[in-house]
Amino acid sequence: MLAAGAATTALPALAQGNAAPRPWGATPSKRQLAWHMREQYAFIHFSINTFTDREWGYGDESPKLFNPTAFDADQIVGAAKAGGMRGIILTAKHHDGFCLWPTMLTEHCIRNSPYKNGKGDIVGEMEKATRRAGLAFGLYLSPWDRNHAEYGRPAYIDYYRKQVVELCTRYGELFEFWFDGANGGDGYYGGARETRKIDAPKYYNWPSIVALVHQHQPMACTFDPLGSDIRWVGNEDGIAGDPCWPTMPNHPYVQSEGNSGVRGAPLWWPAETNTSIRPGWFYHADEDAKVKSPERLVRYFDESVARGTNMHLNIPPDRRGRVADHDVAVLKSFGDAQAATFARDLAQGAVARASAERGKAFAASRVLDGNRDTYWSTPDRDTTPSLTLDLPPGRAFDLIRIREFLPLGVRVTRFALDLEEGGQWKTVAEHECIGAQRIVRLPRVSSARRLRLRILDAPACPAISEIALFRQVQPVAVAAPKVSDPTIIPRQGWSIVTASGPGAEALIDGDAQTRWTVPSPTSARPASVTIDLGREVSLAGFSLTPSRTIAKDTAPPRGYVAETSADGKAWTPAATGEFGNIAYALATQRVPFTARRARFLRVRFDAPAIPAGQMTVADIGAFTG
Ligand code: FUL
Ligand code: CA
Repeated sequence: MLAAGAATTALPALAQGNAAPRPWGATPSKRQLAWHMREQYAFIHFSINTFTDREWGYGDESPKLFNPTAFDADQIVGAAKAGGMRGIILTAKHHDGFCLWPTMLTEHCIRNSPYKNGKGDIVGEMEKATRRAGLAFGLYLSPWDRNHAEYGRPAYIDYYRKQVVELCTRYGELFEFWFDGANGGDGYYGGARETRKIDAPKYYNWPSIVALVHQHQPMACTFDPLGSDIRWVGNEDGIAGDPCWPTMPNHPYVQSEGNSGVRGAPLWWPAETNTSIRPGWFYHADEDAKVKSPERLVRYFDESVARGTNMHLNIPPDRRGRVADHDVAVLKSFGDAQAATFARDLAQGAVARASAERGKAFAASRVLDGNRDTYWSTPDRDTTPSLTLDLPPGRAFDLIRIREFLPLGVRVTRFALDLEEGGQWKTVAEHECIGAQRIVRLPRVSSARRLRLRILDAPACPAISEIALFRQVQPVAVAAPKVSDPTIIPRQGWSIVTASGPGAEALIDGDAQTRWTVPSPTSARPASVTIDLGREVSLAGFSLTPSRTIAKDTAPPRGYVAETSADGKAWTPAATGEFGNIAYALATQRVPFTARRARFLRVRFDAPAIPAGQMTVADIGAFTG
């Protein structure tokens, strides 16, 4: 079931006596090849968490909470389409176990929600809207299920497989099926309320679940354990490595390898680069002002699609069941700019010449014919040739897109691009890996008349299917929305009473760039901070913002013990638990507790979220009910 060794698509037939080059290394399967063409698609996180303001639900949430007031699948899909997304992947079930489709496999589903009096089917409505818009449809089904009583035992695997089958047989063709790496931890588990750790590869037997998906959905690419079609890029910030090889070793996923891939490794296991348009994966009103800008999305494009990976941009609908107006405006600005940028290939009309050609069928001009199935190649021994484009006058460009013919594998190890300006050749870029595509952004617009691609290092002759030139159309700026969340307690008059390490003032300065960093706590040596809110208030929860920049050997806290006090002497317990998805998502975590009168808040941390020498927190806030 591993991706390597899967069939390659048919190679172009013999032409003019010159056979096509033999494939080199791992090659994509048919479904992976189709997936590479998809390039950018949306992620839709929408579920119980939307209504509880959480990132990870515990699993004990009542289905009654799921009650969108104005759900509009066409509006959601329209927002994604305006952003240039070519597909939609919906969270059919997140870690809390609530199912958005009317399944008979559990009571913890939409049948027991007020939405359409239990007669609704969000998966079905989204599927129909997606197809109406001409986009591809895919689904996310969390393996970790904090609701299910049998989670961690064999009976749950049986349940999970049945869910896979329902989703793979009821909603037409799926282009992707998303499992999730987050697995095991504390949860409701049918009332047990305990921590359950699992050995994921053993417990799930991924190759068999991947096979089950493929049995019903042969063209659906699965994400992301070893044995699946697509890998995680190793972060949730939307940044692929440079280079980002589509190949990986045949062993369980290692995060450090995932970001850049491994040159020449045996598995075709390409990266998907995901991130959210907001800090969190789910909608939170207090993040309305933290939506990425269109310019930031262009950077995301440069760090994902331009490095040959696929972009997977999360757009979370709000409690109405619609994408917020501001997010729609951002998507439209980004989508319009990208569409205008790539509308016209400025290399059209150029003349291509190469230092070597494999024969007419593989002539240099094949990079200009607009056909991804034809390519320029050279005799087997010519592994470091060059190709020059003579451009018509008056072309001004700042983006250069190169594509390899993927059915023959990733052949180019390193290449350079030169421009001839004023009779002088200048090297403007040098990179490793072309792959599905490599889009190079020039520091300024060029009107060079000649462009040269030099293959500097390759184990086999190249197969370059396209060279295209574009000029970036800048997105129109979208003004940030003003939001005021009336439940947030203003910080005037706040001070740090005591803290287990220096610098805790950074927690209450309202600046997510400043951080409190202390040695990683243990239960024997916890970290803690006591905040004086300056006056007695009705306190109903606290918020914690993890660091938004990734520092080496540093992690956010795993969980919390919060207490409150009116006088700073007698303490009342408020909340104890684990933060949801804190290691990778950058969202502010909100921890609600029973409202009480209090002036002091004390929060204790017993462990980092992932092993690290230091623990860091950017901000702590407080809110009323
Ligand atoms: C993670 C999950 O834990 C997040 O909640 C989110 O669904 C993200 C896309 O994947 O692993
Ligand atoms: Ca071509």
